[in-house]
Amino acid sequence: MMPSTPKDIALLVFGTLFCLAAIPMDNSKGQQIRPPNYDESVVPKFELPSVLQSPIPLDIPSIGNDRPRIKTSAQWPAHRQALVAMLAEQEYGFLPTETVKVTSECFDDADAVLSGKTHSNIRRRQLAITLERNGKSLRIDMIVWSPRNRPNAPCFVGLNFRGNQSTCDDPSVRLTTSWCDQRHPGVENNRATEQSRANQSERWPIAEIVDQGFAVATAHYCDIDPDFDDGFENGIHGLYPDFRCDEQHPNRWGSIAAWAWGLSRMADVLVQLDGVKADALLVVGHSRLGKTALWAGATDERFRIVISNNSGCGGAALSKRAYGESVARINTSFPHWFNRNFRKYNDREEAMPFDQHQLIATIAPRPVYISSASNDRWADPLGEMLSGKEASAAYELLGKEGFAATELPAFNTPIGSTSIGYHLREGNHDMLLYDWQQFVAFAKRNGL
Ligand code: GTR
Repeated sequence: MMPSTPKDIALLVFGTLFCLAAIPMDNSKGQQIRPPNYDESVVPKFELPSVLQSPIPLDIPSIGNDRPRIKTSAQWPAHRQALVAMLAEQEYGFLPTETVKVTSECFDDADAVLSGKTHSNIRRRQLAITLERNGKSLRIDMIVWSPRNRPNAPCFVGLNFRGNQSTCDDPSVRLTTSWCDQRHPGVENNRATEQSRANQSERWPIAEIVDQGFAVATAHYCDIDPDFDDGFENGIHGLYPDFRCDEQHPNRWGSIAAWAWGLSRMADVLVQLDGVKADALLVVGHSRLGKTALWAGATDERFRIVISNNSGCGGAALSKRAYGESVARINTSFPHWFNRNFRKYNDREEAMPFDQHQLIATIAPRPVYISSASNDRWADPLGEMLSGKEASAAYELLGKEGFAATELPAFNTPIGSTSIGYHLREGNHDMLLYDWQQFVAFAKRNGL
């Protein structure tokens, strides 16, 4: 069947790009990268450091596995900080400690219009958040939908891929003026056009979420840092020319860390916003933005619940399983996502003295939810789930229930505890109503 609608054509183009990711490729040095493995029987044997074991010291990367374990919950806060610092050093990059001035202005406050219908029970606000440092500034457009009948609503906070206008058909939503990926429908000369409205609305079932008593806040991730490799000149990195990740500073922030930091700036505004319950922010994200949600949860404890959807390599998936996307592939396709130190592990996952279960553990004792999709082998659903299981020891030390499963559950059957939840949705790499329904249910089980 020939693709006929713009959506079919877009699916075909992305499907092709996705398949291309599976053929052998070279890294920047012309060395061939290992082809992706999809055979469970050749997943190498690997050992993971316990999440209670003190992480590799930052300055002695060659140290072995013989590191002391913490034994009491009183030791957890310092241990957690050490895990975050280790992951910053090895993978995501440190955030600048010098802050920016954050101001916001609400330029729109009205009833939401969704699927062509005005919802008098849903309040829509659009805020321009301005970040300023040393005479330079950056604008993030945040849109917030909140239930009028719940004045103090818990709030999902997540970034979107294509601009706020892509999340719904509401003509009042400001078109993003930030860089957009040319391959997406409704983009001309890297700018969004009117045709881009609602083209990812299936990822943002706003009315259904708000009907359950939750607010939703989102912003375009490219407002924070355009998603291409420009040597960290643009976006928020442009406000910190003195804190750039480069050859001399291989442990500074890459783009995932920048996006996560941007979520924290959104939180700065949300904790002050009427209608939003300041201590009930749930950070959520899909794919690269699921990796981002996890790092935001690790670096900012104001996020009370952390949700990663189909986050894969560099997100929830264990790298050492060597299944689906590998460290070498992600670092080659997206050299700006992580810091430079992470490249040391290109096709050397067995040499990694850490893994993604330690990232999940940094969220403890706060609840974490991991979701996968059955056709999303690139993201390694089992590896995503197992890092939740491996993080359990931290939750148990803190008196919370962990996660026991070692095999994937049946499709569309959420499992786990109120602390660590998981589901495997039947279908493709995406974040859909079914996923959101499970996030809401998990939040409610946690009293929100
Ligand atoms: C893919 C990448 C994945 C995932 C995905 C996305 O190309 O390999 O790690 O992040 O992009 O964000 O859509």
